[in-house]
Amino acid sequence: MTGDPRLVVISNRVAVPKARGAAGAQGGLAGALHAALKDRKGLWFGWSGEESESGRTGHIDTQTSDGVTTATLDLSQRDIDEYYNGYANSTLWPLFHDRLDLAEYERETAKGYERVNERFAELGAPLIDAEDIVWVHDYHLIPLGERLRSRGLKNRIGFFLHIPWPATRMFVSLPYHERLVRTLLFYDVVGFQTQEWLESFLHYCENELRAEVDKASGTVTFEGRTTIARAYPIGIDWEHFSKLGENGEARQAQQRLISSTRRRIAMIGVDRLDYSKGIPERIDGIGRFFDKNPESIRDLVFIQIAPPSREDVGSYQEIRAALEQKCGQINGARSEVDMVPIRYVNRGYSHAELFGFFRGAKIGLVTPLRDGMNLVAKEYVAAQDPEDPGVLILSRFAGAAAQLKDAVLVNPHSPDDIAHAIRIALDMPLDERKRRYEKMIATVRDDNVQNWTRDFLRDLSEA
Ligand code: ADQ
Repeated sequence: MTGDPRLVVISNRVAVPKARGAAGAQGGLAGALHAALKDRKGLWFGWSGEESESGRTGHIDTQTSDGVTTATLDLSQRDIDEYYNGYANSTLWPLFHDRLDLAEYERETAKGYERVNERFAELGAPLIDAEDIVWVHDYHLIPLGERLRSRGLKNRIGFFLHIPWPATRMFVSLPYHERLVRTLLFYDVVGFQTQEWLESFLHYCENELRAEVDKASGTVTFEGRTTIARAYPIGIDWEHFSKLGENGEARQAQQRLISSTRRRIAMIGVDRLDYSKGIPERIDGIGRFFDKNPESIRDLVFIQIAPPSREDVGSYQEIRAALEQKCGQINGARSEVDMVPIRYVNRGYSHAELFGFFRGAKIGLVTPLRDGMNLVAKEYVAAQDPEDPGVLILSRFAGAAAQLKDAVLVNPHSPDDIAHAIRIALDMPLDERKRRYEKMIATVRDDNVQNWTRDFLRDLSEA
């Protein structure tokens, strides 16, 4: 990649190699971006995840490791409350995941969001050289491109949205929605996970903003500026992930899972503990399966791995409590002294261990109510044994469903549908499992994170 301009990535959180605090669940973004930055000797700028007043005085921590320089600022408690827990995670996240019932519209948090975006621009702009290309990530930083431009930056600046873009009729419930979208049109390229989210965005631009939308070329022209808007489905780091099978830690994890479940068939779910992931609805589906198939109770075990996230946001405390209650109910009603149908684990694991668990589980349940893409679905497929692959049960409302059409697709709101899908998966003959696996693995391998980065940065360079 020598000769390419330096890449500057800006995202809410930065995965700092030697973080001061214990790292929580980092989500799909971290691994994806590290791969992109590694071979461009890039710079990654964002929040350290720490709370202090030092960011207000302009202090930035930098370190270089593995060819990647990270530059991080701390946020004050007020910034964290208003920008991160507030506007980003209590307004935009629920709204963009179709949860109007959970979306809070508060003037103060909206102001905090703008203030922190302005701080990112103020501290980020001096780190950016004239030749750099700049890639901003996700809903926390939508206005950042416009803020950087107002400081005179002429660089190519792109933006990728990792979560869905809601339908116009939902989006307009956001106060000042037009202001937010106008800031997006200061980027040269705006990327979405799927064609569906892209179309929702274009619909808004055309019908609410009255911008000129050219669907054929994927451009939006507004007030003299043209922005490329396209879908770039994110993938996993295939090179790295597919090799984990040779790793001792992965083998050990697989062995641990198999020996602890004895002859029972393991089903697995792995998600950040988030209401968008449909975990209580999944447990309802499993409960329904046991209601309909009481004879199967000794043959199956469901393992749900869900490390807590965003614990300071009320709706996340509620989902955690609801889930604990549901698992407790089913286990209380259906356990025997020597057998528990649901194992619910509140912690994170390494990718190698997850690989081993995925490989040991004959059914992967990925049933979000809404999800930009969902990398767990792709990781589950990538971890399967080609000679005896497991079955992926996937929500039709995950972005990944547009690509993994050979999964068993379900409506995650329907316990009957989930129960039926489990039946199909259990009964599926080996040749059909292999046929579906081969189609899905080709997509997971080819639409990997390296190609995602390449496609986005190619469009950004040519913009
Ligand atoms: P997330 O909502 O975090 O990401 P996802 O795409 O599934 O969702 O990525 C989660 C990542 O975290 C996966 O790599 C997974 O292995 C890891 N993870 C989950 N649970 C874990 C656990 N218990 N221990 C360790 N690791 C765990 C957001 C969007 C998605 C989009 C991604 C990337 O919400 O729709 O796919 O960004 O763009």
